[in-house]
Amino acid sequence: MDPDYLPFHPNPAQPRFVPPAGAVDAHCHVFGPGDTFPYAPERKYTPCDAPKEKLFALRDYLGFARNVIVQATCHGNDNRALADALRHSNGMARGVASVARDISDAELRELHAAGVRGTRFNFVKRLVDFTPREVLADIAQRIAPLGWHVVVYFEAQDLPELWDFFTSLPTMVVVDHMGRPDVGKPVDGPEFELFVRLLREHPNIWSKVSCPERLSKSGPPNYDDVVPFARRLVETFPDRVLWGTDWPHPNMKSHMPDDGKLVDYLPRIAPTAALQQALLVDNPMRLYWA
Ligand code: 0GY
Repeated sequence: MDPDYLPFHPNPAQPRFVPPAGAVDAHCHVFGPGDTFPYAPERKYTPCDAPKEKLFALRDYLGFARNVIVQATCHGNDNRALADALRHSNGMARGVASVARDISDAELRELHAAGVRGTRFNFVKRLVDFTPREVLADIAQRIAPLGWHVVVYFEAQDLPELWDFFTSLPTMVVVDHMGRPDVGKPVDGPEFELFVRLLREHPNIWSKVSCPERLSKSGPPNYDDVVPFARRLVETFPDRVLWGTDWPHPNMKSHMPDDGKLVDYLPRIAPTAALQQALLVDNPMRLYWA
């Protein structure tokens, strides 16, 4: 089955920015390989195979120590590729799974033993079919006793409708990619202010400041228009932000980012050593390795 989008960058640049010791790439994926870990029949796209060996090699090349591997929709609720990668990471990877309401306690315990520490709810309409809120609320109740958190992925225009659900969740909540703001709008305009208010009023909600390549309209290699949004979150909520490469960048059709250049973007959104240490080491270690 051919992939629906571009292959990941074959030879990223060596980053100039050196991440602090112990840095965590807190949003990345493993895909397949499809003949070992088949893609979900209900998937909305077919990815390029992106096996664990390539992810771990990229981690080392970019100067990172650990990964948080996030289950993507192309694998549905089948977390076997994710669990396999975690088990082969020598404890250097944790995971965020996607689970169904009827998952057994034994299966949850097995995922926890492999290194899973969260579950992901995806609200991006091009990626998933609709799941009723009460099903998601039940899943959140099931995973809360394990100390897991919920990762949510949505687009900014849907935040008003999702607000009550997010703020009722009983766990920590981590928002993917800053809630996908429209970066053509002002960083202090009503849309992004609503997102900032979500974090300000709810200390259990964190944000990933990742994916300039998905959000930018000005484009590579600098993604200048995304910088003010990410930097605002890093400076306002320094102890509740995470960053990840998003390798292998599913569904990127306009261009495929150079992962080395993405690492060089980091000091622009986290300009001091203290902010870099929090973003790349202390925050992910607290959430995933405590
Ligand atoms: C990402 C973003 C995307 C895909 C998924 O689960 C997924 O399939 O999250 C996207 O297409 O924007 O974070 O990987």
